Amino acid sequence: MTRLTKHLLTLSAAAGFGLASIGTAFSAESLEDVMKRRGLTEKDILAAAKTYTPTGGRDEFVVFSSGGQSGQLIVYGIPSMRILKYVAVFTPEPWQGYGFDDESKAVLAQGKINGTEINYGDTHHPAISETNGEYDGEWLFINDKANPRIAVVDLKDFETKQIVVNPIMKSEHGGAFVTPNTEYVIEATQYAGPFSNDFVPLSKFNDEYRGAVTYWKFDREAGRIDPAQSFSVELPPYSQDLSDAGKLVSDGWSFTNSFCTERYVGGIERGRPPFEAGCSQKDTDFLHMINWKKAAELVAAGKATKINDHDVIMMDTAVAEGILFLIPEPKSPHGVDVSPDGKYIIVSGKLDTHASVYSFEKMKALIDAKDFAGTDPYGIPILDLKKSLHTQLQVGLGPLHTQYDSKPCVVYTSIYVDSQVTKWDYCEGKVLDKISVHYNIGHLMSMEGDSVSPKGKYLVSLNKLAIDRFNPVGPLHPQNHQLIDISGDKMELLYDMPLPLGEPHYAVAISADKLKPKVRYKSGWDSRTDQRSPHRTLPGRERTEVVDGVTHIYGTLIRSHITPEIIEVEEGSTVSLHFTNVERAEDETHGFAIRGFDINLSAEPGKTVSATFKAEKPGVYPYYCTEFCSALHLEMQGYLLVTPKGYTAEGVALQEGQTYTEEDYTKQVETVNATQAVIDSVVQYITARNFKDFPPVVAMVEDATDQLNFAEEAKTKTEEFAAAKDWQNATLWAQQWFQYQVKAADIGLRAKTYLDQNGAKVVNQ
Ligand code: RUQ
Ligand code: CUA
Repeated sequence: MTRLTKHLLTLSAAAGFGLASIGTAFSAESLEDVMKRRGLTEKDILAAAKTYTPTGGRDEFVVFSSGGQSGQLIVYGIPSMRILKYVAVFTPEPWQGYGFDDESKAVLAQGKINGTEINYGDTHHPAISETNGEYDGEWLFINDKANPRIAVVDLKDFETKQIVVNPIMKSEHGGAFVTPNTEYVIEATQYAGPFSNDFVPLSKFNDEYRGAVTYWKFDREAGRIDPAQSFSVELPPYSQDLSDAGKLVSDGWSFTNSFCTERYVGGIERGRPPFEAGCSQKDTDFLHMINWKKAAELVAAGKATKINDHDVIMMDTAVAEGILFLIPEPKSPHGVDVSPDGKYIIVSGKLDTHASVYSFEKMKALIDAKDFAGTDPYGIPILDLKKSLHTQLQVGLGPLHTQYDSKPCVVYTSIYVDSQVTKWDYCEGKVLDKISVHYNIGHLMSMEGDSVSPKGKYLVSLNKLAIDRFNPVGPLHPQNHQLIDISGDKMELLYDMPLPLGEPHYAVAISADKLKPKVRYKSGWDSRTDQRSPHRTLPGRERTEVVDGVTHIYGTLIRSHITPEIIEVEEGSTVSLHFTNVERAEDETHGFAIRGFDINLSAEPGKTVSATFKAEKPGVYPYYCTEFCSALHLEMQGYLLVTPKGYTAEGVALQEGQTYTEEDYTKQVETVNATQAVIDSVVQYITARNFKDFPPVVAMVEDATDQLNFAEEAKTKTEEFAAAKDWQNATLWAQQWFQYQVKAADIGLRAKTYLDQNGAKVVNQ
């Protein structure tokens, strides 16, 4: 018996066939013993019970957190806080093949700045697409603060599909925020700069440096941002900061705050007081209020100016047309958050202890009555602070961001300096509760908190420092996301999650049932363009074609072989590999790694991936599948042979390591027959049950049937060679036949386990 057959028989025994399984020795410790041994309180146990998710369990919410400078997106579940995925966005990530296959390289290349490849991004604020102000779970947008860019991630496969570079900004921060029907994705400047790409001296700061808000048009049909339909509104060189879109009553407007409206330019090395000092002299900065619906009409009416081939509504037009206003806001504000009903806008100043609640109704009335307190140096009308306010409340030292609860009037504000979250009532203007967090909270996030109907329940505190919370891992600490239960009157801290990717700023959480990601791609799919790949290959159609001097290898990947297994090219050839994963099974991803070419591919079921490179140096380059996909995964291998110029093969026949006899052949056939018996019993078990009621099992049965069909083909070849008494090839093909059986049996046993665990019923015996 081969090791594999033994393993298979053990598996079938464990699954309930043949041998009875041996009972597990349970630990004798009681809950009390464990609590004592680990020093846990009853409160700890309650927190554990609220977050612990048993095997196979699902989370109620899925979080998309910015991965900060890692340029990635972090996906985790609530309440378990288990990390589910890192999505590569602005940064190459080899496991996903991102930045290593031709298809994703093309996405990253969209993000070049002045022709320079940018291989990181400072991601800050993710936003989920909305329909009528509700998260719809279809798309996600995230910004790169450092190289003003926005990326589009498809939540059908959690892949980055597009990167757009802001045509006029030199820095940004206030993105990505979406309008209530995802008409636009908002991006606002941070540090002012000239719109042109030319050098402009700082002495011209007031006149030629500018801020802006860009409204990127999202084309839902295409699933892409349409730069040609996007536009910007020119703003003064104030450091614009975060933004938010109005909703319901305030739909059509967007709000962007700012700091350093002093327009101070530092230069310590030139003997000037630093930015820090000059940017915090005034008591107030400005909240910008822009009517984006009207702005879009102005662009359509041809009132925009083309700058770098992009439509910009200049400030004088914006003022003349009444789409741009300023409202003072307390010193160096940071967060601006519109209430679910769109009636209020809460702003907090980093250097002020107050949160300010603005009334949209009051602001709108002032605008309609043309009741302005004055204009700024650029002629933009300013609304009176007092007349615009609903209320102001002392919430703590260094308030930053505010999130809304499902309970009316209840909000949570992050208090950076105090390391606290303050729960307060913004209608009545009173503090309800405070909780300490660890440490120095930046953003905070409630479930679906940016939508028109927040779900409450949980709050996550995204802390800037972790300090002493975890086992030390060197001077660079992990990030600390803390889960807080907000369902009761008092906030309860439930969980500390160390995040080893930094530095996350904002995160968004969506009800898990709104996400409908696919299990596999349509066969031969280019996941980055969302079209069938021109390089897709069907099994049996693998081939080599030389077009315009490029050697194209059209190959396939399936358990457990890469076709072709031997590629031979002459030194200096340009090679373009195209691999299609022809699996239909769930979670049967194959990878492709090869020595020396910086190529590492990931092909999920159905996907076609390509890699183009120059085979410069003659030599032997082994390649293999990097995903442990099957028992003979290590055998999923091949050789790229780069022959020296003018090389001609001599002694063409391969040397076989082993010679097989009729006896070997008979033994192999016996193994095959024993395996078939296991398969038959599993098939009988499954078909006796209502397996068709379980879609994952139906998919597994489909896959197992595929494998058995391949087994049938191998069987035919085996018998042909046996009839010709070619025991060498007959034995090898019988071995291949067995390999397909193993795969089918493996899937069958998985299907059986699934049926057992999900209460399948016997329907026919
Ligand atoms: S920002 S906290 Cu983009 Cu608040 Cu970082
Ligand atoms: Cu495919 Cu390992």
